[in-house]
Amino acid sequence: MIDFHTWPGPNSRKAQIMLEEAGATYTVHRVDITKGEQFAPEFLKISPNNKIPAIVDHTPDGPVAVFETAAILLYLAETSGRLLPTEPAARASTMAWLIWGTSSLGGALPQLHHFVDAPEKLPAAIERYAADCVRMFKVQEKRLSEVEFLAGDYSVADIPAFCSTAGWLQRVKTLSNGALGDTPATDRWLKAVGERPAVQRVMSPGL
Ligand SMILES: N[C@@H](CCC(=O)N[C@@H](CS)C(=O)NCC(=O)O)C(=O)O
Repeated sequence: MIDFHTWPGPNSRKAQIMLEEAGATYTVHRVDITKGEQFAPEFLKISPNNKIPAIVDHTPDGPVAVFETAAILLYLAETSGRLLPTEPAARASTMAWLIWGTSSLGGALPQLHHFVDAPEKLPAAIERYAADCVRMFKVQEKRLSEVEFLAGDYSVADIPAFCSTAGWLQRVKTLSNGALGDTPATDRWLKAVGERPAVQRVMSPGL
């Protein structure tokens, strides 16, 4: 049994998709980050960086607490034996695209979101993050025009980038004033990942 500490948002969706893909039995615990519950001492024992998502896996050897989306995804992939190849080259590629999705793409998009929606507009910040996000969506488009999924076969690496792309691609296209044009390979991949039952269970409205 796994305790899943969450609040609605893209990072939680990434972790929950992997919980579903892993076939895990889990209980949802809402941490209301709008009320500061992420700073509660009990939650900080699980997630010392005061962020959701986090999980606690109650194993026969005792509880295992994991924070950071990338670490949660890798932990679930390893313990379930799903979506993480064991052959070194394929495993390295999977981890590289997983970390790219959580830290590079997944790090820049919230910054762009923050500066675009901030009451005080800072053009230099918006331009910097918009250019970086356009660049990364082009990197992703090129990769997906060469392979079916980010690491070849569908894997844990697709989950973070899928959540970020599903939420942000159209907005970045609009912000880019044409610099990010059509993305047929990305659109094909979004459809393929989005049709997976585990993904649909998490992405359906109301969750
Ligand atoms: N690097 C973290 C980022 C997680 C994150 O930004 N979580 C946000 C919600 S999407 C949060 O908990 N914010 C609360 C806060 O910053 O106090 C990860 O990948 O898990």
